[in-house]
Amino acid sequence: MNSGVLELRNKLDSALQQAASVAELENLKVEYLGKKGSVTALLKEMGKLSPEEKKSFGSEVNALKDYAAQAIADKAELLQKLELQKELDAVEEFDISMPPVLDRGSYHPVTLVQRKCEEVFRTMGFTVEDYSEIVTDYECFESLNIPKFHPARDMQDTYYLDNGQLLKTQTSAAQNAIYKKYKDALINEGKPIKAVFPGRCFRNEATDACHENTFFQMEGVMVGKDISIANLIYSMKTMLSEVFENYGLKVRLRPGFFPFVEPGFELDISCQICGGEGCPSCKHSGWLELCPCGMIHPNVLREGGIDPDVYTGFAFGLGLTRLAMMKYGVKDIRDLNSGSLTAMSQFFDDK
Ligand code: FA5
Repeated sequence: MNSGVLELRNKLDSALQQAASVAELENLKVEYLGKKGSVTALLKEMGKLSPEEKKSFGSEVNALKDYAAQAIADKAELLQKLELQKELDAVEEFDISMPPVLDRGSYHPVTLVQRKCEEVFRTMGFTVEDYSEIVTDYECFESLNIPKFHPARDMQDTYYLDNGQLLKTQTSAAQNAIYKKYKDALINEGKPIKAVFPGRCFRNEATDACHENTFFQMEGVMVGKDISIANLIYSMKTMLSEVFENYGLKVRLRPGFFPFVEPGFELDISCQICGGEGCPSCKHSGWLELCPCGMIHPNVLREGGIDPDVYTGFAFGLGLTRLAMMKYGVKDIRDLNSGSLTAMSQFFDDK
């Protein structure tokens, strides 16, 4: 055998013996068989040899090439087996007689509260409507008496799509469509409009213990002849008492401004986390702003095809996520969107 071929083969054998990982073998492959590798370099010696020597040298180099490829592959297989065995040895022994641990899930607290509210409103004759999360500027603002450049828009910055649509900031965005859907039955058959529409809302704002950029609301409207603030207060009190199973629950109404209601109110409930003493969840006021509401503005009814001189109505926008916080004692609203099983597992049915 040519001395150069023999020397390279011996060098490869000892390198293979020392190689301890698949990664090292990859390097060896490049070092010996790569385009600039040692075996390829040997071929450059050919020019110095006689025609007879060239023939035997060429076949010896080819044989070395095959040998190197096979030897590297064999060693790689061996190392892979050893690495797998090492991993298996590290796995703790598995006891098949152990009872299974079944991690059962549950509905999210917001879903539970939403379903409870839907159930209560259904018993009061309301229909439950679904509405999209992506809406137009008209649906979210203009149809609600909030023209372009109205300062009320500043409080509800949101995420805009390239096509001009936006992620809805409030479930009120469905009001106009609901009025148009049911106005004929109201006008022709005298059927009052009674609907709730829960949905996810989005606002481009900083988060804290009681604000998220993604949260749930439930809108409700009732429109008919002689609908008054008394109907509004009765509906809200009935719903909240049922949700909290607390018929002595304290609520308060404060004047509130929303361009789509007149008069408008803020309905607060006493903080169910601190019992009204004051805590971070209620910004130390003892009250949590839960449900703005009011009598639907004539412009909004008119835009929905309903004559405000004949019909009146109330609307409310319940903060469902905040309601879930109150009901389940969640101190930080961000836990509800965290996807953390540790935070949420306390609400699982079997806990
Ligand atoms: C509105 O969104 C009005 N559309 C409500 C309304 C409907 C008024 C019909 C009158 C008639 P507001 O921005 O205050 O109003 O939000 C309503 C409720 O949603 C709040 O009381 C609060 O409970 C909840 N909410 C608002 N912003 C957030 C937020 N960033 N994170 C969590 N909950 C929020």
